[in-house]
Amino acid sequence: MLKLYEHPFSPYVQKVKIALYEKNIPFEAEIPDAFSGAPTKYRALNPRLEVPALVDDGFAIFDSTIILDYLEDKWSNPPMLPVTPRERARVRMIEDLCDTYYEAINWGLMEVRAWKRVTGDHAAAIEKRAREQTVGVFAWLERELGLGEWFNGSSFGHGDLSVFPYLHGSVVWGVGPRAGSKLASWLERMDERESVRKTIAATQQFTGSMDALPAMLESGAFKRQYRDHRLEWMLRVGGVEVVLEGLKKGTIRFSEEVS
Ligand SMILES: N[C@@H](CCC(=O)N[C@@H](CS)C(=O)NCC(=O)O)C(=O)O
Repeated sequence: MLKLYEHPFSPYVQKVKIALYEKNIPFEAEIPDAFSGAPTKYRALNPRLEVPALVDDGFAIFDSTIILDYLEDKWSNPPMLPVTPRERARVRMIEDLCDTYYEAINWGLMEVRAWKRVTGDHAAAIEKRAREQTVGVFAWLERELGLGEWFNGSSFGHGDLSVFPYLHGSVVWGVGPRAGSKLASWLERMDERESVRKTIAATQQFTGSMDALPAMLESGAFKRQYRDHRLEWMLRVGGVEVVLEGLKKGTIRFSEEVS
């Protein structure tokens, strides 16, 4: 059976889980010991020490986009990608923007609200920037959706499962789409899907544990990964001290050096 190394909160993991459920592919899930920056056997499966990683009969694959492609190649039914090259490229661009630019906004809100990297006026200023950026992403997404029902085109697919984790994240952080908007209606359609419901249900066991996160950071149980678009986001919104303090305290790691 396939094994998915995951964390239910990870939007990248959520993309993969939705695809697995939609394709009705059985899998086992495990949360790896990957997030403290300490030596771990997980490195052999994913040298980046990130989730998701998928193991199929001893073959380990990392990166949600590569995993989704693998699933599509091996289990082509039901198809998740549109048919024409142009539509496939359009959907992949949506995925890429969500995985990079949009992900960083929600990640940043979590750094402020849950991990409490900053408080008071500084936190409020950063949150304001995140809200403004989210409004911008919504405008872009609504243009992408156009008059259609699905980001993927005429039916649900890769485009939709690529947007959902992030839009759901915005709702969790209280910056969701305006009621009655095209995005809010799309979200309602997504919430009706069993694949989406199961994926979100798995997050519930962790939602009560948010208050404990700052202490876990101090204890060294977590070193949060500040890399590429996330690092840029923190610098862009005025959080350079967050990065410097995190480096000093050892509560931040960059992407892994590969050996
Ligand atoms: N490009 C990767 C990104 C995966 C990623 O960043 N995963 C996060 C969880 S959301 C992670 O495992 N980060 C490690 C950490 O925060 O320590 C993908 O698409 O799978």
